[in-house]
Amino acid sequence: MIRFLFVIFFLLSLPGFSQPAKIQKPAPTKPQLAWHDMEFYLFTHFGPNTFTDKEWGEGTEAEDIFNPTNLDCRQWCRIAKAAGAKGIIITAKHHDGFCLWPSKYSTHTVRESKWKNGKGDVLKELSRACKEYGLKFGVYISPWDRNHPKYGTAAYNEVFVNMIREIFANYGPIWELWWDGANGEGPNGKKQVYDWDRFKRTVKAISPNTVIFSDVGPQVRWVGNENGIAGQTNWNLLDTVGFTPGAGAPPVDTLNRGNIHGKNWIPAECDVSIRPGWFYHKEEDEKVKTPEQLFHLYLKSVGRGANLLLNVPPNRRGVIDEKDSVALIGFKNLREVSFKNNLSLTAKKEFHYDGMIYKRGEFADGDPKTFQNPLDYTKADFWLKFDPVKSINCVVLKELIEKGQQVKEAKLYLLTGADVVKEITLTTIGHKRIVTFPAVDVSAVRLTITDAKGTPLISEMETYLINENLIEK
Ligand code: FUL
Repeated sequence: MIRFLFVIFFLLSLPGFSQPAKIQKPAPTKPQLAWHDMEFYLFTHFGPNTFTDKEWGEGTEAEDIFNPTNLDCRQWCRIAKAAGAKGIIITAKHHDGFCLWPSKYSTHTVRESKWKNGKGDVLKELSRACKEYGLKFGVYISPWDRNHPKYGTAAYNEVFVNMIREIFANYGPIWELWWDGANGEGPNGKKQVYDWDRFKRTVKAISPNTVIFSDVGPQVRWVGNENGIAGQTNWNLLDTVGFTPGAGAPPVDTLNRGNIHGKNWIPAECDVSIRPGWFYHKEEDEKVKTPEQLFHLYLKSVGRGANLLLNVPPNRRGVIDEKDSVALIGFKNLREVSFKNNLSLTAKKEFHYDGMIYKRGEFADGDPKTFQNPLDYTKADFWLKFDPVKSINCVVLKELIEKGQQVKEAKLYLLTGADVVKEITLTTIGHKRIVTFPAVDVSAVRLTITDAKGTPLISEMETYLINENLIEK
């Protein structure tokens, strides 16, 4: 019995076995945690601008302008699915105020157009198609409305709330709701005092699991640019007191990197278009980003712990153009080929702690749910050993963020024999951190956490050899 108790005591005293981690909050909510796992999804800008070749409509366009000849939301979903995207967010209403659903609260909608004799409803078609294809459905509803007669008066806030209610009631569940902060931009634009608190309360009451995007969340923040690039240092934390979406937002570099001591969990989403514009313009057909360019964006967004919201605008027929779909599939193939062979799985894993070597491999077992708790990180090292040597140019690190984000700085040492041939310093890890470098023949890779807020829980340390042309320059 005594011997049995001794064994139990010994096991419990092993690092990472039972000691509670001292983790600093805030932590993500369940819907936010699920959001992180979405990683990559599509944005769809579609509406009168598709037919007028504008980016910002005036709100005075005749409804008949909107007339896709062959709208096929199932085609969008088929392509999204084949590209490995997990959902679609559509411009239900852009700044021109035109509603892609027959809203009771506007007279500038699909109902007033000739399209399907006024019986068409893009939100209905897309929400159904998303369900059919197992994609999450999200909605961008622009608060700025250049058409609505009540815009610029307090009564407009009521209109906006009613539209939100209508969308949730008829097309839900809505996974992500997207608000930008535009407000009467340009000369002579009417300004609106948005009742953001009311808008947020409305959504929370009817759909508490929906994540709301705006410059400042409350669940997801803008990354501070429209190029799809998150900060190399990227905290999922943000202070929002005194800030609003739009002109009242924090500086863009704060949005890009987050606040290290931020009070709220508000991770960054990188919105970027596959073409120069957000809406489809024929003259941009030759300017669709290549699979390689999309892969680089992936490294700079998902690879820096953010999510990638890639805009793929349907054309005037109402389908995704072949050039875009070819690029998307190429992008998917590059991700698949690059991250197919995780060399860590066959490496020898060692956890070094306070002079001892433990044969523990939770930090590199291919399962992001299992992790290593290094207790006092200043005494800990994570080792992968390769025999024979392996050529690698990419390391993917993951931190268990369920309870919070901890790593401030880490070092990767690439060794050949006893020699450190390369030392890489990185800052935050978060949901995922992809590091690339010119290929090195390694016999070992060592990860050391050099600074952290609380106990960093490392859940994956993957190693790959990807195509040399794809590494981040
Ligand atoms: C911005 C808008 O002004 C652009 O037209 C586009 O919709 C972009 C995604 O958000 O705020």
